[in-house]
Amino acid sequence: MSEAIGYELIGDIAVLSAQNPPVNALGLDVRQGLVDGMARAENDGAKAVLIYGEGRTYFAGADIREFGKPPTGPFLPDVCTRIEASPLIVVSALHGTALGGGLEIALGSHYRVAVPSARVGLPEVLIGVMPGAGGTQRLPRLIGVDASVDIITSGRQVGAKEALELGILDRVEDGAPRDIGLAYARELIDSGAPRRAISEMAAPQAVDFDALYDVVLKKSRGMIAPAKAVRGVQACCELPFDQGMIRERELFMELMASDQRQGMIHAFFSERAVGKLPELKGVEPRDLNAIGVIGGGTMGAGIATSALLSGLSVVMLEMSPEAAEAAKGRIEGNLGGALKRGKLSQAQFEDLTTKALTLSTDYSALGDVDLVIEAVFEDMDVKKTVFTQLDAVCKPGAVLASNTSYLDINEIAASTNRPSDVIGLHFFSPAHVMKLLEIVVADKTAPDVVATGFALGNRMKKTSVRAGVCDGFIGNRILSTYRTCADHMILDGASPYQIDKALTDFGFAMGPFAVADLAGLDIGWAVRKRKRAEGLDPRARDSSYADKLCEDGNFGQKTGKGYYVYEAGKRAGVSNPDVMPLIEAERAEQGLTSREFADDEIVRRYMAAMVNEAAKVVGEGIARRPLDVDVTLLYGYGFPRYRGGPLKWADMVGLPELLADIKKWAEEDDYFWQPAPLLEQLVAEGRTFDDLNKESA
Ligand code: T1G
Repeated sequence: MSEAIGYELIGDIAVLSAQNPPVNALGLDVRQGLVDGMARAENDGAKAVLIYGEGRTYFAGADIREFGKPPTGPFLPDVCTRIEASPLIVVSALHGTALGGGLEIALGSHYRVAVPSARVGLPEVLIGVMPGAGGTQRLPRLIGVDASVDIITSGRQVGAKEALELGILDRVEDGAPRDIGLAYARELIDSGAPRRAISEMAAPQAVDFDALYDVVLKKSRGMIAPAKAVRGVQACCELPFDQGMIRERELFMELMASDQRQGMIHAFFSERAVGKLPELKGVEPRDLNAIGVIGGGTMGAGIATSALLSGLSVVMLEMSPEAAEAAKGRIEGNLGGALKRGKLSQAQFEDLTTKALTLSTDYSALGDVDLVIEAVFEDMDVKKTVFTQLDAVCKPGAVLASNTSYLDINEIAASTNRPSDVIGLHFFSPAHVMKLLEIVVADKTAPDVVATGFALGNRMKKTSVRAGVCDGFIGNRILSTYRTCADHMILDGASPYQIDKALTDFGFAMGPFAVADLAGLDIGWAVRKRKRAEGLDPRARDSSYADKLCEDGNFGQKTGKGYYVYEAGKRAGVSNPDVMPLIEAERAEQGLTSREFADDEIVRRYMAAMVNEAAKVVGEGIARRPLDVDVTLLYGYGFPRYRGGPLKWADMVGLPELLADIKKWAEEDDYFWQPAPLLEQLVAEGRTFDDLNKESA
């Protein structure tokens, strides 16, 4: 028998224990072990079989690392059917997260008991597939179509209490899974309980599956797996069990072959890899119990809120008592959201805003904190003044961090006598909501300071990405390039509204012009003014129509007008009729001839600009690996998860084709379209960005 499944005979109960850490994934050895274990139990004359997981969880699903590799039997659907077909009573005892194939094994069992903290689910759609081992055939028989479709198409995890109410579980008991499982099996044997095969239960009443398919497809915003899974549940209602299993497998294999599956599994493993940096191996972070935040504006208040919610105490420093009270008001507003959603009790709210949060206007109040995050006005002189003060008051070993979104961290660090304690912690607005955190490592930043940045990110449940120092770090630097590409297409004939539509159809949560309205057009205006003041390369194409929009006080959502016009309380706007005349005037002024742009060309240019700049960011080492860029764009810039990120998308589209496009467009503008050396190198060597990810693993 394989090592992955332990076997014991306790009286007349055979016990199969999963021993495949960290999450008892149902890899080949586990599957073989289960099949062998069932046969052995039957040969040993057992009356019942108990299946449970050692370690932190029951089976958390199929082994995703096997996806895309040549499949090897026994296959999971057959393992579930083998368990169900046994003449013995089979009990599964669940703890941790019984997900995907794990729940399918439990549904193949005849009885299910769980500990109160257990969670169950079929989250396959979150990695671009669907249940493929009977989940769409057994779950609806057990709990009906509506509840099954909800669980399968949302991929959500269901708590033990709800799972019991739904009928997924038969029992919820306190105790170790092994013990509650043995007790339940004992009771079932002694009470003469029958085998209970879900596949032998009646199929549930069918519904209008075409209508349901359309509803789910629309709700899935470009993802195809949830709607396909509805067809699986339809087969459960319309076909005999065995044929339903075959239909489920067909649908499952279609999704396995899809780009979306590749994209979403790349995202799954990449978001887990970004925190694993070779240079941090064995590096202990510094203590982290109390932090200081300087500047209580939107960003500072969001950062303080995230820190308070992660159990840290916060000293909020502002220039005046009024400003400090205003900062507290913003924090209370942010926490109020968690209170309303029941994520926080009134008592916890009180504790956080009175005991854990301290307001001050005196730098000396930061004397004992472990880490300080500065979130003041984006001006280098202001930053240096703040860091000089911090250098004077903070205790030795305190980490000094800046939330700047583009300024030079090396220059800020040089304004102190402890540059090795200085780091960039670039949060995204709203900081208590957005998961992305760019950890910007300056030339002299000490490894344990970097480790402390990642520890803070984990504590705040952020997805933290290491970035080097350059203008805009990883995300904003790449944004500035693909945004410039969009501006060029505007000058050449496209409209902001066509561009936004083409990119939301491609899968982005919002198009670049709607995003600009959300962030505030005054930010882009300030950046254009700064870059012009620093001196633009004469070959760079510039446009000023957006400046005119700002000069008239139109900053987007916050002023009710920008590229779009927003009715009060409405997030989506209608196109602003003043914009196109400004653009046409600009074209005339620059003597430009407009032309038609197909949506496909808009997407290819926009994505090529993004990929090309991303390749420069990786090539220069600003991002350690291509997956760091993918995770940054996924978590901070609304990149569609089912495409995996810009560099995963590029690999799937084909780097040679992308490079050819860039070289073609360089004939019309060789200043903007300068192919990234890394992209040219990968194409020349016939390699991909994923090869780089693998080499750096
Ligand atoms: N396969 C392989 N590795 C897995 C894995 C899996 N299913 N789940 C987790 N890991 C690894 C993960 O990469 C990490 O590795 C470590 O375990 C800890 O995970 C036919 C086809 C279970 C809730 O989609 O949602 O069944 O980084 O850091 O935050 O129908 O992992 O340490 O090297 O995430 O405590 C369906 C996916 C599969 C569940 C734990 N199952 N996993 O979260 O730890 S498809 C899933 C999770 C399927 C059948 C189909 C979470 C978790 P490393 P972690 P965590």
